[in-house]
Amino acid sequence: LGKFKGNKEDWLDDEKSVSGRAHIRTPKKGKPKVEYLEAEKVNGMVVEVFPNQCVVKELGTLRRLACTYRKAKLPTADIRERAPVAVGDLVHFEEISRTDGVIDGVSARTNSLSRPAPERAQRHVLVANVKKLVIVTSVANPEFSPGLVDRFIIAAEHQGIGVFLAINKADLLATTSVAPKLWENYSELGYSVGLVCAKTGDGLEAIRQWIGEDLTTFCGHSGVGKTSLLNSMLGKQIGRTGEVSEFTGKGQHTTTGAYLIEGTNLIDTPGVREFGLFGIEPEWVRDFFREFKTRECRDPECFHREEVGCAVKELPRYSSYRRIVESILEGT
Ligand SMILES: Nc1nc2c(ncn2[C@@H]2O[C@H](COP(=O)(O)OP(=O)(O)OP(=O)(O)O)[C@@H](O)[C@H]2O)c(=O)[nH]1
Ligand SMILES: [Mg+2]
Ligand SMILES: [Zn+2]
Repeated sequence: LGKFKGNKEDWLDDEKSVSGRAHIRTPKKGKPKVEYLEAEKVNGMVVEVFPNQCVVKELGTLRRLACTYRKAKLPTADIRERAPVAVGDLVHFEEISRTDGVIDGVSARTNSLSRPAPERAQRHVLVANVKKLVIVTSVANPEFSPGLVDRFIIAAEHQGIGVFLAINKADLLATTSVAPKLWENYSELGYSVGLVCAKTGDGLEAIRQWIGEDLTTFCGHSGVGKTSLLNSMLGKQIGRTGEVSEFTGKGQHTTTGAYLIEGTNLIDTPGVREFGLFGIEPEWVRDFFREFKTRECRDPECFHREEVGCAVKELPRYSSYRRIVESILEGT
């Protein structure tokens, strides 16, 4: 791989940045609109993103190149993003050497998993163009978090991404008393749920089967065992923490972004503390709580908040629903 020229500045720092709530880009005067790349011109996929540069895997080979961007040739997203590309983006790169290139075209995304960006960028695209998402949680340590699970389910279903709920650290059930087992509700609702154990390998075959050949990302809280599961599934250490980065040579490379594991269709992501929903209107949220449809509220248009005669309030996921709706309404 080529010499990596990443630095600590954000790609967007050379532009006047806007802080605050959703900023929709207004096209600059006189700037011609750049089209998305046509499918037949794609020659690579972004597999990791750093400030100012990314790593692209050539399609049909295993070659990886460190690439910069020819920004004038890249379509301007309508919403400000952290970087010009995300892991999973299909691109055209112009080769500079065997190990270096410049991206001069990006395909329109079929989907993305995005959240509001904490910094000056407005949207953080975790990954693009994935078929499937494995939401990783754990039996305990850290404890199962319905809020995060429901948000990931909503974001994925809204984008047409299939979801598997992996409940890791099953071995802890023998030593820790966990009640109620909140994940059981999800299998009752018809979601694909697997109790798994990275330590023993239990349940991993079910995930493997479910994934097949599709581009799949693993997401969840920090410490639930995403990397451990992937290591165990692949039978090798792909873990990155503490490794010296071959790209930056800068000592510790704690994963700050998603990356495609070499030779696989699997994307590991760093743990998120929280996952806010991006581009989801409060009125849409109820549609993702499939069990609500089995109940009849007095008002058929019920928003399931303070209405009299609301019939979903007894359901197990109701409090999660309320928290999600209220947080969207409050803009947090
Ligand atoms: N008991 C038990 N511990 C596990 C299991 N899987 C992972 N762990 C432990 O959980 C901790 C976190 O594992 P990681 O794989 O680094 O978790 P992660 O989700 O990748 O964390 P981030 O990269 O920070 O998001 C480690 O100490 C693992 O040894 C398991 O099946 N059982
Ligand atoms: Mg990890
Ligand atoms: Zn209701």
